[in-house]
Amino acid sequence: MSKRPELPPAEILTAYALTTAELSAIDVGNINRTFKVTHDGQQFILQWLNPIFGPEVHLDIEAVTAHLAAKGLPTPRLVRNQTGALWSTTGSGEVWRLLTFIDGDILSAGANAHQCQAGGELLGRFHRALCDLQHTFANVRPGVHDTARHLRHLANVLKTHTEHRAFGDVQPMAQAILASAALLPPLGDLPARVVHGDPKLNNIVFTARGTAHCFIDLDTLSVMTIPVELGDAFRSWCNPTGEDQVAAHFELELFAAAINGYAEATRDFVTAAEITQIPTGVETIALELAARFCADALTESYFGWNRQAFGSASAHNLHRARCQYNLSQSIRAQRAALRNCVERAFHT
Ligand code: GN1
Ligand code: MG
Repeated sequence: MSKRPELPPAEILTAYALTTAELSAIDVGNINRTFKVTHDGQQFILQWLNPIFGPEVHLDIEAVTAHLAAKGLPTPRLVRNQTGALWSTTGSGEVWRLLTFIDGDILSAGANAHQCQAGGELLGRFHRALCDLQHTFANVRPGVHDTARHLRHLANVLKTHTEHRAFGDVQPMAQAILASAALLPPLGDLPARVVHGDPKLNNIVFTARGTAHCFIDLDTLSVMTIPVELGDAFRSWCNPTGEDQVAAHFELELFAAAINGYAEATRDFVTAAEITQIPTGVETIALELAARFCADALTESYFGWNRQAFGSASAHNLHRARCQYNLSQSIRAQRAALRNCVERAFHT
């Protein structure tokens, strides 16, 4: 885990002519560090970029958001610094960027069926709008949803971190995840599409009326398959308790709403092979995230964590692993029902 800065340094505020701005920290997101900035009656988002992303990610964000905006989709846009650059680097190498602020509600959990349907439509419109984008991504994170790679990593840290103080607690969880993952059906070869890459619930801005307005948190924009992208969305939106409750379960009614919304916007371009694999995508990504959290319970090197609620990064990540694992088991128990929802939504 790179040290997440407490405050933006003075040189960053100078770079954006924000030295007299009002700042408040926004405690959402496990990776970057986010501030709301108010200056001359205007609001912005100022963010420290976690070094897991190269600064060239801003070239991707600029290309994708320009394309979305040209098609009339609302989206945050990068605000250039005083020298006209898309991002700013401090003397010590920290990367920061400024974005336009999108007003609305961010939900951490508990989306209702209406919001899930609206989220599905938004994700569908987002994918549709990017179908014709011609862009070579500058920031590539190979294997980011290579589930087999995440599982190998977990198996590996179980061997290398036997001395970790929490090893005795983490090992049984890891073994349950690995055993369950061995029963995952393969996703097969599917078309690569331009996607958001992290469409979890708190990366959507909703309006007061429950309309899904736009996606935020665009560092993960990339080329991926639809079932992986939807798996990441639905494992989040359809778990009413959120990522920090062991009572995690997958709510079919929310899934039906979300997939109906998605189908509405995409029925004419997603292929039968992609549609068929959506339920497996959901189960796979829930279990993959369980594996990622579980490995981090031993390496304590990646996810930010809640210092108020937990004594260590290890404790929080073990807890998160258990929650996602429980969610994955709930998805598995409802495989056939998920398939029915998908078939009904796409009229297959
Ligand atoms: C991270 O940054 P944030 O909180 O939106 C993570 C996602 C996980 C998610 C789990 C780049 O997303 O992959 O699904 O936490 N982002 C990255 O909450 O690893
Ligand atoms: Mg986020």
